[in-house]
Amino acid sequence: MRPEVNGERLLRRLSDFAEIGKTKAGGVNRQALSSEDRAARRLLADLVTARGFNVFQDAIANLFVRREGRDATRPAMLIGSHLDSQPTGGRFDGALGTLAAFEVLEALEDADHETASAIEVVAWTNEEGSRFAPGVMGSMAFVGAAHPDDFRSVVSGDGESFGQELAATLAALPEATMRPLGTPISAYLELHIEQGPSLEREGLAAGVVTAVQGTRWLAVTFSGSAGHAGTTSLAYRRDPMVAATSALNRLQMSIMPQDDDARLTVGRFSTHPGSINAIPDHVTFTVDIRHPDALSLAAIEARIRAVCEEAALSQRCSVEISTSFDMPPGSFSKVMTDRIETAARALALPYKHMISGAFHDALFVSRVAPTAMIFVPCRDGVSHNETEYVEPAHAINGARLLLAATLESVCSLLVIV
Ligand code: HGY
Ligand code: MN
Ligand code: MN
Repeated sequence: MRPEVNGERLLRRLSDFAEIGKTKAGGVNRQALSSEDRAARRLLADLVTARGFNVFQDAIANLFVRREGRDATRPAMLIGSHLDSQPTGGRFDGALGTLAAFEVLEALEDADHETASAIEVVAWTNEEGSRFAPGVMGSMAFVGAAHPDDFRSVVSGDGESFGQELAATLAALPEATMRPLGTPISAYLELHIEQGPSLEREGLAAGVVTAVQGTRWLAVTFSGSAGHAGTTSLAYRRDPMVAATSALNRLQMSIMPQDDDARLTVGRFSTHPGSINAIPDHVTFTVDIRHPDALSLAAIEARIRAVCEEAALSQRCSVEISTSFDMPPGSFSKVMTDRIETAARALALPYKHMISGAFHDALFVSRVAPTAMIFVPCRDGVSHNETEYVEPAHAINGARLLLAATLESVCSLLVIV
């Protein structure tokens, strides 16, 4: 019998996981390697074990769920996403792709359908990067673009160390078999919400994601002299706040208005000592920049550096800028996007090709195996917001498309290989 997605079961899973880290506004706060993240991993491990699947972890706590196939010597096909969320995240960002991938395994199991090779579900560690920067640490380590040791000393805003939280997370699933980083895979597919408005606006059911734009994260610190708010006249001030706000104003009035494809976001802003009646001595903010073109991304960073230097000089301050994340733009495999298209046509799901505005683990995974992504619409394109919402039909169609494209890939990749 042909494997079919059980939509009710998927929706139930999504609402069960949405209870973990649930916020008052109906979103989730399940930040990487937090107790909430560990609770979600525990629930997934219990559910998959109950279905007879095996659970693995690697040194950066990427979580793998394996359903055996006919030929155990062949690399498994990998599908999945992430379970960690933004601090005020939505119920579907990452969770949809991870739970739909689990639903694929369950649909195969229900139909007693043997696949030519094993299929594995992955929940990548720390996709978001909001608690511990940078993001996509799990997939970076999986493809050898970084090592867990590179991140152990990273400290979160709540004062926790990545190394300690990683150890606690690994220890929380003692039944998971440890496996080396970078276990070979035959291909990777990730289902994710679009996190943008175009699919909904165009009335489409799916996006065949062909590429992901580039991302860079900068930390900018202006330094001046602390001083008394009441007694220090303008001539005696070296105020980093004036430098920072004038730099930001110039950048926000130029970067995005001059280039439709450019994105510039200041998500964090802090001052030291942060006293109402003291001129600050340090002002620090983060900048998240994005662009589909690598040269344009580099040009935006260069402009940020130049404008900040000028602003610092104008206030007799200094400025330091560090880069904590650099994910170049990249494209996915046409073999895999063709498989998704074939599956979408077979399911009569209207789709279009698109580039992802958000970064994803799939971009790093595409360095080691044929990879592509499937997007489904989310309401008003809203994400990284507690009101994030996906129509049940879109979630179910996304899982159906993931199942069909996975079966397309497992069979055909075996033919090619
Ligand atoms: O920020 C991103 O692009 C991803 O959603 N974490
Ligand atoms: Mn995501
Ligand atoms: Mn996200």
